[in-house]
Amino acid sequence: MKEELLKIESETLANIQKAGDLRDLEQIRVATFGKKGAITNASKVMGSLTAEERPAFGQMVNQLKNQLEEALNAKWADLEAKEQVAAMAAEVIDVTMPGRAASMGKKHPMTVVTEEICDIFLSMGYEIVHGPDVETDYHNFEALNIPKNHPARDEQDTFYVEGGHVLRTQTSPVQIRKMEEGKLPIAIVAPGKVFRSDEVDATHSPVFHQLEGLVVDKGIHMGHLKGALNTLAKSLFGDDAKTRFRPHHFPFTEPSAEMDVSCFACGGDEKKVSGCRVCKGEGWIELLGCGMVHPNVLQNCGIDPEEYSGFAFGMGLERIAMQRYNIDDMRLLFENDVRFLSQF
Ligand code: 2NM
Repeated sequence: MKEELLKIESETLANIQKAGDLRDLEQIRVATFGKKGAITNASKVMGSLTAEERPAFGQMVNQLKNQLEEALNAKWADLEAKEQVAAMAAEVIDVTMPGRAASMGKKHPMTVVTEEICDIFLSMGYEIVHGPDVETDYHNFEALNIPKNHPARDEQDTFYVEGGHVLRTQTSPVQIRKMEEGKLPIAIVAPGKVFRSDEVDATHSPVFHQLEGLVVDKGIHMGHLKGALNTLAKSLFGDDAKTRFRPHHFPFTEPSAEMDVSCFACGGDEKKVSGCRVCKGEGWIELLGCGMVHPNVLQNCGIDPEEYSGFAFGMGLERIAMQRYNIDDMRLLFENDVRFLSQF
């Protein structure tokens, strides 16, 4: 029996010494003190001993148990300390490592297009002005020669806010406010968000962006309008860009027109135009609406239409950005998915 205990002692102590980590040590603990462990088995032998043999054997088992427990605890503390030191060493900051590059971010394609068009008008001496997103019915409709029950109110069905206010459907109220200030001459562009009660799809959004312009002075005529807008077209699409004006109707301008620019992909070239996907075989791309400010509008703003005249224009910026960057779904411009935006 005694030899058996000595064997357990020497083997277990050797194993404890050899243990490389806390997991090894835990296995040794179970193999020694667990349900089927060596010490547990040795204790069970007691039952087969005579009454005289029992006390001495019991004492030996107890001593061995204490000795092994002590050795195990000492080794446990030792390994635990070593593991902590190793963990700390692994965590040491290497100050010679190069830093992680910060990603720079870029301008949103809508910002790029808006700034580019604003810059073109700044170079022609225009001022950039802003106004409120929430407007009075008067500034958004009435002053623009769109009285209650005018069909244009349906086309621009908007969001009505408490107190008879509306979310502006165009940036024209900004021009109205500028004219109301009474300082002439005026040459301004107003970029910004506008709102319509539209369902979201690939070409519509209840929030989108417009840029409108207004020039008022003595003797302003359609030639000034064409000069300014031809300059815009050539700056945006290159010196070869041509424009054409088609008669149209807006309540706030008379006469009114829509301006097309020659397709920047096929140039309206007879040989290429029929298969052109950008202009759908038209050779022309609709760019903006424009016209001479209606005398009623000038009058509403306290400007004498006998003395002054003006031209105005307005364009949707999403459509221009979509053409420019070959984007086929407007929603991409609002979702702000970095994987999409980082391509520009
Ligand atoms: C357009 C088309 C034509 C326009 C008119 C005015 C104002 F305030 F002077 F009357 N601002 N903007 C205008 C004219 C807007 O957008 C398609």
